[in-house]
Amino acid sequence: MTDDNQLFQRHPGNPILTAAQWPHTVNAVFNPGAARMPDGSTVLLCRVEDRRGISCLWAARSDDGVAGWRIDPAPVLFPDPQNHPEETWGVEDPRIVWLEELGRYAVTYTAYSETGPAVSLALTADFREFERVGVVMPPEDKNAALLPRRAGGRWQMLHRPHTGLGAAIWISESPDLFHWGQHRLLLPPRRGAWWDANKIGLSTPLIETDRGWLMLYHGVRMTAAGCLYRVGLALLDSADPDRVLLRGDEWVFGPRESYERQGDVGDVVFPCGYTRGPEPDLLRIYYGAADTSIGVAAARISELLGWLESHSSADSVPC
Ligand code: BMA
Repeated sequence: MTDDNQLFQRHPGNPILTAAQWPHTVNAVFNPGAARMPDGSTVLLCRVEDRRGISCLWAARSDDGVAGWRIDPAPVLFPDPQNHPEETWGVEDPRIVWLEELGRYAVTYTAYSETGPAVSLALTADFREFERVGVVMPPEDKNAALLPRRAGGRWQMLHRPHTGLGAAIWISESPDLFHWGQHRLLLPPRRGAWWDANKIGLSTPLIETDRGWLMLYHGVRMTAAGCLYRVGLALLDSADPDRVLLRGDEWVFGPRESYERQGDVGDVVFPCGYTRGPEPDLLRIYYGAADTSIGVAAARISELLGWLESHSSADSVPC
């Protein structure tokens, strides 16, 4: 089924992963990071919340990225409060980026500490063994993803600190992945009645296109009935990603199906991962549905860019 604007097509088999498929009793399976492996298979690093309320990251692997999921027998990244007290209340919402220079994937995730959510980084080649780098952005911060290569000798990371503006997307730089600085505001939330007023955050890692970096971000509309989590688009300059070229006026993907509207937290679609291919124009986003299960939806990158050109107003670009 397609959304009204026809940009994203949900897979008819949605939700593709639910808690009922897990080898242990768990409460919910949602907000997965995604990677396409060299053999063409897809790995989802799923956030799995147990019945205490604590989340870990658990790998599910599939040849076609849609069905036939092989779920690992145990989590691959679980809270380690002895060595990492910042993970006392769980690890959540991973974003995955392949770093060619290191020959490993960077996994940025929320470390839920007693002082609030922080951004942590771990490196892996196979989603079985992980090297924890540790906290790279202190609380309160989340929704982070690296860019896949250095620019001007520095790594760049988008993330979402909570500031006086509400929750806004920032960009920061590092010479070594450990030390981060040069923090700049990239995209603020809108105000008032907008679908993305007060609280936004990066959804999936940035998507490289010939027109610039395509950004999917979530916007949260606070209503009397609760929060509505929807997804919108922006385009960043390819050489200088702190320049916002376009920002879509309307959301492009929002909760519509029953599995997105009802669950532990209803009216939430929350993509954390994408894969591309086999044609380079074909995008698949993997998203948490109502903080309960996992769905997949497909879009054409060229159509997303075309939509953005015609649905962006100059005054919605902050700088
Ligand atoms: C956000 C994050 C997500 C969650 C969403 C909806 O703030 O915590 O993990 O899916 O809220 O509850």
